[in-house]
Amino acid sequence: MKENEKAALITGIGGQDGSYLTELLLEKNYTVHGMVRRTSNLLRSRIEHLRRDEKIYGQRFFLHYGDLSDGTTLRRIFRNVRPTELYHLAGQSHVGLSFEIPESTCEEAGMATLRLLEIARDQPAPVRFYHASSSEIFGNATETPQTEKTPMLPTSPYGCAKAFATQLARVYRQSYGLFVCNGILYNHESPRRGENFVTRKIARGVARIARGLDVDLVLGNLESRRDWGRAQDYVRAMWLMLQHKAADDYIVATGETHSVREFVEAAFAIVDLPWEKYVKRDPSFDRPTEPANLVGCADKIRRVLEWKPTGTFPQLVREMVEAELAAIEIKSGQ
Ligand code: G4F
Repeated sequence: MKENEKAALITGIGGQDGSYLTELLLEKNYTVHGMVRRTSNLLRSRIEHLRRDEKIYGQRFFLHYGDLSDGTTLRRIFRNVRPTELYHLAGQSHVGLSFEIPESTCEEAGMATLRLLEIARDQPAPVRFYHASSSEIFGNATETPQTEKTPMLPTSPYGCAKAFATQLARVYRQSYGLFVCNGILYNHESPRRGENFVTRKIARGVARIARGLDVDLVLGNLESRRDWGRAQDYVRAMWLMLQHKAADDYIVATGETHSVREFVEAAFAIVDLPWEKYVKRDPSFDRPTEPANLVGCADKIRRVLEWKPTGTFPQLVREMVEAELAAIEIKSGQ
């Protein structure tokens, strides 16, 4: 198949990963279809620049109303779009929140994936299916770093739902020969990260304090450690998985961990302010349980797909803080 005949369908297109993936696929000459939920606010900030581009929107980029719980509409979208590649990224993805809304989290992260696997299985022409799995499936991991073979031991409702969906994807691959890949992604960040995830919350808070718009930054557990990479690199990994001759599962990670405290220190250093003066601790942001030691071994994807992460931890922190400072400047100039 020629590259320009490729049609991708993306669930969760309005999120951080969906927006970077859309840009990547458009660059590669795909036709990109995104599924969006109906909301009262028509503005979808991360993809608005593409929606306003008349050369792209309605030509090679389309949005369709749909909902992960609505199987009839999902099937109709498939029939109209006839995707050659499906990137399933949608669903409630905040781990802390999954303790408060476990049923809807499991419905979206678990059952909806099963629904899509069933639809993909029924398609007349083969569809390559990317499932956004997560390091949260490992939870209290039995080994460090984790590999594709590490047993799943999730510690949150979100992790349980992702473990269910990850294993189902494997079952559909083995049982029906479906081309489905689990991307087991560790935390990946960017200026487009949602504001309630810790890196964006810190970057935004630091910029607002530096410009006199806030007086403090209230956080949960500063000692938590994560393997943080760049979202732009991680969407490239998703695409690479679906271009390979065989479907498989891959860990996508940097192999390096840092604490929330280290992120805070690096972010405040950029604006030359003492973090201890501004950071307040609020245990209400703590989770009932935290994964033990999540750090990924990405040897397999490095070897098989020749993927590697770019940039360093300090560069990531700087990119995020500078983006927030620039956003404040643009707003104040309006
Ligand atoms: O930024 P976080 O909310 O990300 P978390 O829980 O690691 O999950 C993210 O990465 C997973 C792996 O890729 C994804 F599966 C998942 O969908 C999501 O994208 O929290 C990171 C750490 C946690 O240990 C949390 O307890 O930061 C700690 N933290 C400390 N203070 C905070 C805060 N987290 C948030 N969200 N807000 C705080 O104020």
